[in-house]
Amino acid sequence: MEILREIAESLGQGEDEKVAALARAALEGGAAARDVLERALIAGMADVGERFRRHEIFLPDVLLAARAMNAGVEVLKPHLAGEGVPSRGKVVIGTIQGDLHDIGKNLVGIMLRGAGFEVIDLGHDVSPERFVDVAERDGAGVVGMSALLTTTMQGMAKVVDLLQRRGLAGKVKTIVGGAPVSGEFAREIGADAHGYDAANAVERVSGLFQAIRNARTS
Ligand code: B1M
Repeated sequence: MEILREIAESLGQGEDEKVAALARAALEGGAAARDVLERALIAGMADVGERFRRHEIFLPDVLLAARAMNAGVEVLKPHLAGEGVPSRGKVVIGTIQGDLHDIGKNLVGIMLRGAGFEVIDLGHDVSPERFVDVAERDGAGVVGMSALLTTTMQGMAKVVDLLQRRGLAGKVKTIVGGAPVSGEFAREIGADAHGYDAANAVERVSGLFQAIRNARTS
């Protein structure tokens, strides 16, 4: 679809108002919100990342692209998230300590809320203690961590360890995700699940709550 390509290009140029207007037009023209997200916004951002890696563009350009991405996501939000669904469980999410990338984590939050989960979003640069303190205080069943940097992803292991040391492992399950994070890494650090994108995160979180319910009834 031509308009999806146009959205991706406008995102690459950091044109936030144009991205929002085109996203609205795409929805009005019958495009599915999921397609606009994946084939226009996420595809556009992947291209930005590639050009940044090749030093064709610089950090301020990436920031503008991130702002344009957020403008597009705002338009899609009501179409991605359902309203008024009873809570299926409480999930604490955040981007790991030292890491400021929050676009993917925000998408995971939107999709989880849309699927009926109660989401406590701690934002970015979240310490292991804060993840665990809030999960314990608010009785969350799942802690979801996002990392975009190879230098910060090890922080996820600290959260898993801290849950164990506080005797919460098993009661509070963990899911990890973000571009450099793999299923293999999740297994290595003892996380309960890995989500490769926001929709997959919803499936995995549903599975984790099912496992908690099964453990209670057995
Ligand atoms: Co930065 N950055 N960045 N950046 N940035 C990357 C990650 C990088 C790969 C770019 C590159 O070099 N090609 C590179 C990391 C290299 C590495 O670690 N090996 C990089 C770098 C180096 C940096 C800085 C160090 C640059 C510098 O200062 N010199 C710096 C670090 C700052 C810090 O965090 N301390 C930095 C800064 C920034 C900005 C602030 C400018 C901006 C972030 C703005 C923001 O988030 N508010 C930014 C951006 C935008 C990017 C890229 C271009 C795009 C990231 C993004 O939003 N993708 C990125 C390149 C890339 O990834 N291609 C890059 C779109 C988003 C929807 O995808 O976050 O992967 P993603 O989320 C997906 C899945 O991963 C998954 O679902 C989402 C939806 O499908 N997912 C989960 C994510 N979290 C999940 C959690 C789950 C489950 C699934 O369960 C809980």
